[in-house]
Amino acid sequence: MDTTNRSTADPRDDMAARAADLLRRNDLGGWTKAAPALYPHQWSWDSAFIAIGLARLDTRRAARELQTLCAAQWATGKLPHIVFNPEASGYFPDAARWGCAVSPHAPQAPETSGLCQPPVHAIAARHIWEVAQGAGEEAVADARASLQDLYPRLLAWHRYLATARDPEGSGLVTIYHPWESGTDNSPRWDGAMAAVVVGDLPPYTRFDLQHVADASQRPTNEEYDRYLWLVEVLKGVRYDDAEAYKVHPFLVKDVLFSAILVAANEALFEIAAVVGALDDDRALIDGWLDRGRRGLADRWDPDLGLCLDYDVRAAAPVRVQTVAGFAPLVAGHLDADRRADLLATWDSAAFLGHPRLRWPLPPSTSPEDPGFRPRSYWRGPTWPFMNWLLWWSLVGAGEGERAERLRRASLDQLASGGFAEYFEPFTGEPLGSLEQSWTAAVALDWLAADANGES
Ligand code: 9WN
Repeated sequence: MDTTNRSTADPRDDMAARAADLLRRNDLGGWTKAAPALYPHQWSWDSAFIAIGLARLDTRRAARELQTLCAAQWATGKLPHIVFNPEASGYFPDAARWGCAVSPHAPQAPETSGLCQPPVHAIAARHIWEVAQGAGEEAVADARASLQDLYPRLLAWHRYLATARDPEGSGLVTIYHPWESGTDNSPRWDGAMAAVVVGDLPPYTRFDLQHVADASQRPTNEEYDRYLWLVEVLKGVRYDDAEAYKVHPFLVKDVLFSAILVAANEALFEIAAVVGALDDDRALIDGWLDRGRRGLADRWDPDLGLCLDYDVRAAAPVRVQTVAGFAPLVAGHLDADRRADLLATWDSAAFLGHPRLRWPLPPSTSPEDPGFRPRSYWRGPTWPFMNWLLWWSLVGAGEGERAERLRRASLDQLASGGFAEYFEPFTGEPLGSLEQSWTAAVALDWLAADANGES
């Protein structure tokens, strides 16, 4: 980072200390709550990003974050999207509403949700291993032991996604709920959700609205009814994947989820070498990699210059312009044409070239998309952890300059607005939870990558 011309009051000066402090405050032992009040439990992909940041503080603690999550793995291999903290209340739907005991595959303890989230975990595990290399012999030995422990869990997780969630063998993962994408109310899901007919929904109270200043930043009540109805349908089939495939009203091939799985399979392939896994495992992972890349290539839309989700129920691609469309960048190994097309979209007025952006950071939904709403959650705001994923992908693609611009703009955003969950893209206003763990975690990684000359 260029430190010339910076005043002594520059909030970046103590950013690493503030980020570490936030993670300490949200730390409940072997795991970190996603946010102090709004999200008082362990969330799956939050944990992976949190582990990436924690690795810069303590590689053992970082590995433990993943191990705690994996202790809640279902017998199918699924890593649940929420692991409930029995001490916390005030989040809905709670463990009772999920009722996962209806499934013979759910763990008896701890209690979990019945969904999953994008598989960033193997990427985090490899990152911990890499950071440990510079942290002394003991850290390396501990990291190796953690990988030995995590590897079979991660393999089972990826196997679940490649089979139960892709019975077609398309290379693309099917999600059952917008919450599985992690981009809950993105316009990506509007078409498929409009076709969901809400049945006899047991009454409920939303707690999320008590923790944000303005309800319009969160999904609407109509969206929540549909979210809750999908939970009832899945509970009705005892969270059985084969049954869900027959009756569930929301089945979508999620390209961002699928691209993260490709990148995670690359990481798992390397972890397999570290732990001395069987050749058969490595051949299996290699097969998943091929299939995933082909699946993403099939979903390319040349007009929008983005990769599009596919609605299985409607048998149609989802034509919206969101940050998920950069999925091939996340999956990596782009050919020259696809790279040029994607970067043209990246630089265009649809994304980073939009003239009204406060910082050149990708809005979750393009301001040119009819579904764009600058203050509403995944309909426009920019999300720091997503920007980390894209930065990491750009570094991997050898796009060093674009990556560095993204990192610097992100640090400026966090210096101005703190470790917020998401930001209004035009004004830069911090929104949602203001002490979001994964935001602090990615700040730590960005700062450390700079100090080590990694970016
Ligand atoms: C539902 C915890 C999670 C993130 C998701 C984000 C949001 C939950 C919610 O918060 O989702 O899982 O209640 O809105 O969309 O990506 O993992 O930070």
